[in-house]
Amino acid sequence: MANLILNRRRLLGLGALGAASVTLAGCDAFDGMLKVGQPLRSALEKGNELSYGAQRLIVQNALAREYSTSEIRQGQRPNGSTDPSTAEYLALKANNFADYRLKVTGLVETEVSYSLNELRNMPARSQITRHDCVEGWSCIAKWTGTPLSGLLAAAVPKPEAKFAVYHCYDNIERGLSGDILYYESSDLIDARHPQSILAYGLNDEVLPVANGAPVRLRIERALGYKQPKYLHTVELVADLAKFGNGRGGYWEDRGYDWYGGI
Ligand SMILES: Nc1nc2c(c(=O)[nH]1)N[C@H]1C(S)=C(S)[C@@H](COP(=O)(O)O)O[C@H]1N2
Ligand SMILES: [Mo]
Repeated sequence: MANLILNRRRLLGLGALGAASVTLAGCDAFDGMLKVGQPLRSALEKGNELSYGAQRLIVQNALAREYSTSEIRQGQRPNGSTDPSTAEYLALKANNFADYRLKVTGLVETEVSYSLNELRNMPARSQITRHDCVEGWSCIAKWTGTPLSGLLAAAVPKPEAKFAVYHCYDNIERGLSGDILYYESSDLIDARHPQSILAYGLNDEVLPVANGAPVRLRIERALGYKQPKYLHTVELVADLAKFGNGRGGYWEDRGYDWYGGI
C-alpha cells in the first residue's frame, strides 16, 4: 500500500513537471525529458530501484491479501486489449484454443511447453484478490490456475537467469514497422511466488477472451499492467535490454515503474 501511494505520488510529480514544461515548450519537452538516459528519467529510475530494493528486503514472499466470495461485487472489468486481432491469436481462438501451448524458453536447462489441458491437469490454485489499475479502478475477482513455479521447476532455470519475460499475443498498438506486441517481465522471486498463477479461470468460469484467454498470469503484489493477458511464452533472461525499448514491459517502455508493487 505504501508503495502504491509512492507510485501515485511519483506519477503526480511527473504530472506537475509535465504541466510546467507544457506551458514553456509544449508536450514534446515533457516527452523528451523522460527519454531513456535523460537526467530526469535517470533520477526517477534511481528512486524506483531504491523502492524495489527496499521492498525486496521487507516483503520477500509475503502474500497479497485474499478476499472472500461475498466481496466479489462485479465482473472483472476488461481493460487494455480485449479482443486481439493478430493472425496467430485468431487462428487459435477459431479452434477454441485446442492448439494453444504455453512455452518456457530462454536460460533454462530444458525448454518445456504445455497444452491448455495439460495446464488444467496440473496442481490448481484459486485466489480471490484485488486488481488495481493505475487508471484508478479496482476489481475483486477469483482467479484459478496453476502456479508458474511448477513450470519453472520443470524447465530448471540456469544460474544466469534473473528475469522472466512474458510474451503476449495481442498487438496493443500498430506502429509504422508493424504490430507492437504486449509484453511484461518480473524477477524470479515474483515468478516463483505462490500466488503467481497461470490463470485459465475467472470467477468460476473459463477465462473470457476480454480478460486474457486462454491464459493470463497473475502477479498479485503488482499493479494491473503487470498482469499479462494472452500469454504464450515465458522467457528466462539475464537482462531486459533487448525487449521493446529495454524497460521490461509495454507500459514501462512508456514511463511506468518496472516493479509496479502494491
Ligand atoms: N496482453 C495484455 N495484457 C495486459 C493488458 C493488455 O493490454 N494486453 N493490459 C494491462 C492492464 S493496464 C490492466 S489494468 C489489466 C486488465 O486486465 P483485465 O482486462 O482482466 O481487467 O491487464 C493488463 N495486462
Ligand atoms: Mo491497468
